[in-house]
Amino acid sequence: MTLTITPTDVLIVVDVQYDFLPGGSLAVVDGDAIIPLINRLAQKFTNVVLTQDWHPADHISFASNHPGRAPFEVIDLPYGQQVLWPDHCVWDSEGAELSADLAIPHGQLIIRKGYHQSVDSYSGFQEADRHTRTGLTGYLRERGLGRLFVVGLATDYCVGWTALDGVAAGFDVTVIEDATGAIDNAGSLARAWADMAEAGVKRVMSKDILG
Ligand code: VGL
Ligand code: ZN
Repeated sequence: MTLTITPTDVLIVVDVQYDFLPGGSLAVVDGDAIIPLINRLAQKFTNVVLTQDWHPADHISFASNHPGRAPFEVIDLPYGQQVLWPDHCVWDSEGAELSADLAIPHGQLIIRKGYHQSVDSYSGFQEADRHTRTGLTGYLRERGLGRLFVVGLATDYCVGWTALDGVAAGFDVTVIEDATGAIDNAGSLARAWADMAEAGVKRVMSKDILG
């Protein structure tokens, strides 16, 4: 059964940036393998929105900014638990650039996120304080856009949180599983799929759309 994509559906392409691709500082294994698939999927959509992880060098999510801490340790911050990451997607660095292999000239909006020094932002909708909005809900609503299809990196962080917040904002949300790639530290991938299933995020494969 092939899903029919309509003119109000939106493809959200999450964080396909060099630091999350092989050779990058927070690389997803085989992360580049999903790019041709994302390009093919994008051809089916009138509306494509991209997100871009975009941190200042002194960002609170970087282990390097917490003396004595190492990447992948978890610390408590005022807004909750925070995984500490290797430095990544520092604004204006090469690692922060969207992959030049993306072929989505019709992409309509790039949402940058994580640019406040003291708050991380996995989700394209709101920051990790669960309060500060990016504006994406307003953009989609104002344009009358509807079902959301989410692809990109990483399944267990920015894809998952974007999908969950999309549902929380009242949208019908589907993750296209084989067009995502995971970091998968400490069981994060299984947890993300469980959270998404519980929230009502749908899960399909690209063949369900491409035929
Ligand atoms: C991401 C960890 C830190 C992601 C971003 O794009 O999934 N993960 N920053
Ligand atoms: Zn980040």
